[in-house]
Amino acid sequence: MTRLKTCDIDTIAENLDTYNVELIEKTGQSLLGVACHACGRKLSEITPLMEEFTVGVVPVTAGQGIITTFSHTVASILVYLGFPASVTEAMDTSGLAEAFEAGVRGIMMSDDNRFVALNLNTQRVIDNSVFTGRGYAAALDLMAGGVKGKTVGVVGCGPVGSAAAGWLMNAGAHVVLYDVVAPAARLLRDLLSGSVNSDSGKTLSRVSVAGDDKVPGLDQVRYILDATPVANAIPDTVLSDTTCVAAPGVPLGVSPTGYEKIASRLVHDKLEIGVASMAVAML
Ligand code: 2YC
Repeated sequence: MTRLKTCDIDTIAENLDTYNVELIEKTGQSLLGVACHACGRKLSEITPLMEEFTVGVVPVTAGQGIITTFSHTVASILVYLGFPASVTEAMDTSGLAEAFEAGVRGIMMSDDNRFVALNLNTQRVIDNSVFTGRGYAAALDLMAGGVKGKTVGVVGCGPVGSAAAGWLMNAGAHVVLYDVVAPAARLLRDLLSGSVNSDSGKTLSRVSVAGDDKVPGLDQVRYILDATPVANAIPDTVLSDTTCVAAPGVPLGVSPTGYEKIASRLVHDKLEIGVASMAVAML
């Protein structure tokens, strides 16, 4: 999991409107709309729920410690979406206690290993990796005008890529898994294939692994989700003038020249879609 740096996130809060417009242009949906799509919720249904759902964002000093602007940025995204959210005055245990005493409905906090949202009523733990993967899968689905029946490449079979692949498979896509560690892709394929409803006793597997026979190379795939922490994971050579890329991976897996080529069909951010998807998932 890539640890964010302050310089990655310290302009997010002031640019949320601009980013929202960019998402509408690319996906047809706002940041909240993408998050609802990721969670299978309707905007009209969640809007009244959001207004009542107070969230405490608790800074955590564990491990490598505070990332300056992290908690403020998370709270800003939540407020932008319509949640009553704020950062606790205190940190760690004291911050958690402060949030409980303030009667919040949800808490968001992160150490170096997990960034989670906690619904205090349902006791659900909502993981950033899972909901970032689903949020970007939803964004790709929207950019593609629906992935059902289409081939989608998922590069990187870690927690984010796995969640994205699961969402895309459930949306009816033919998912091709790519990972530098081939067994990781095979393991995920087996996990996902097992979950497809079997038909006449034979598992319908719409998930395949790059390199297996009759599986297209990435240059043959029009819709790509990059869930790797690698700067050049998506080489320029695979980008055509119709390629769409959803890239939760940090750093961005598309090069500056590649970015030039597909800018209007590339969705990438450092926190927004993940936080928005987590927030809707709390409701
Ligand atoms: O400021 C704080 O409360 C810090 N404890 C926050 C640490 C976040 C560490 N995680 C990351 O940088 C990111 C997550 C946002 C998702 C993956 N890595």
